[in-house]
Amino acid sequence: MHQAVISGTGVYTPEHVITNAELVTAFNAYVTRFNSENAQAIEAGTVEAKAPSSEEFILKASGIEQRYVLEKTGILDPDRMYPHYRQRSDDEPGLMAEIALKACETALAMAGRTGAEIDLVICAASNMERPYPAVAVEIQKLLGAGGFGFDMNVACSSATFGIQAAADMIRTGSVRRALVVNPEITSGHLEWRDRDCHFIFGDVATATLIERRDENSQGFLIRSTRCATEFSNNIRNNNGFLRRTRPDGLADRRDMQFMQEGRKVFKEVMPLVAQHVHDHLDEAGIEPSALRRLWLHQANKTMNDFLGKKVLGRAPEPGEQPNILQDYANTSSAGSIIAFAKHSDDIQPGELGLICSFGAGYSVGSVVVEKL
Ligand code: CO8
Repeated sequence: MHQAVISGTGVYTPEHVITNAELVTAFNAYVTRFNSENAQAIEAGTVEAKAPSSEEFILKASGIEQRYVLEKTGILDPDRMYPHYRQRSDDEPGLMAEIALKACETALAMAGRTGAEIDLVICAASNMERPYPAVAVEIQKLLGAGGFGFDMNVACSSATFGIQAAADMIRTGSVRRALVVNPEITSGHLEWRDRDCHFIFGDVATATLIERRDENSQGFLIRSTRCATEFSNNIRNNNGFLRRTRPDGLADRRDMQFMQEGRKVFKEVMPLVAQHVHDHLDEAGIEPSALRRLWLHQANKTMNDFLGKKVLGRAPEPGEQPNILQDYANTSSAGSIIAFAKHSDDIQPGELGLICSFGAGYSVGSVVVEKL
């Protein structure tokens, strides 16, 4: 059996920022127009009036201050409320492959590797730009990589599940070097017209390069991984390839975008994750006190404060559990990887840390790493 190491990480951050103030201004303009255009129906009780959003609520409920997006004019246009992307020809790279490539290039440079040395690409994300050919195979071609690639979707846990899949293949010898890449274009499937969730997500791409330890001993050893799923409808999106076959399938339906019961998710996922991490650490023979840092899924600050306390048995010290959600918002599977990529330089050889994701499915993934 080989050992697997994370020898490089990459984060591609889009150039456009939407602050909470900008977001709320656009949303409230949409609400004012909607309520005025539907005044009679609202008066008659057949349409529900929409309530405005507020910056104070967003910051207090989530800890999010801004988000990066690939395109902002469409999102902030009260007549549209979703991004504009140009139509690409089949001979051009797709948008997911394009941003994935940028994150992969950073991860490769960090490890001193080239794309040609990669023999597995896993594109692990919450949504795929098309069903086939796999986005991962397109990224493999753009990288000039060999071997094979495939797409996987475990929503917010896609990155950690991808890391486990790649690490297992490296351990058993079926691949030598893998890129697990998470291009998350959440702006495409967020319902920007719903005040309960319009502030939650942002766009980004992250990449994690995993190699055999005997070929590259820099970075972090993957000590152990653990993945779990448990079915829930509390985070759901009903869009899919059977859409046009359904009676009102092509209508502008709310359930064709991201939907969640945020409170239920909060209550149900927290104990699930806390138990999962404790079981993982027990199984790996690691005391929580041995963890130097937690790189958690970035959905909500209160959730992370709660989890940090549950895992460590005390409130985390500053820097023990870094958040990036204030800048990036929830970037689905990429969140814990951004935190890891941006806050791991100071970890000393022999020190341990935990990457942990959780979200739709429900799904929970955890990766214990040791600095080499
Ligand atoms: N402005 C002002 N008031 C608001 C707003 C707003 N924008 N939104 C809601 N309110 C009001 C509500 O109407 C409610 O009013 P009332 O008390 O009168 O009914 C009040 O504020 C409180 O609302 P909530 O109970 O909903 O507020 P919470 O404190 O629960 O906060 C959160 C809402 C932030 C959504 C919180 O519940 C949360 O973070 N939950 C966990 C969510 C989570 O982690 N989900 C994981 C999703 S990510 C994932 O799995 C990936 C999916 C795939 C990616 C999809 C990409 C698009």
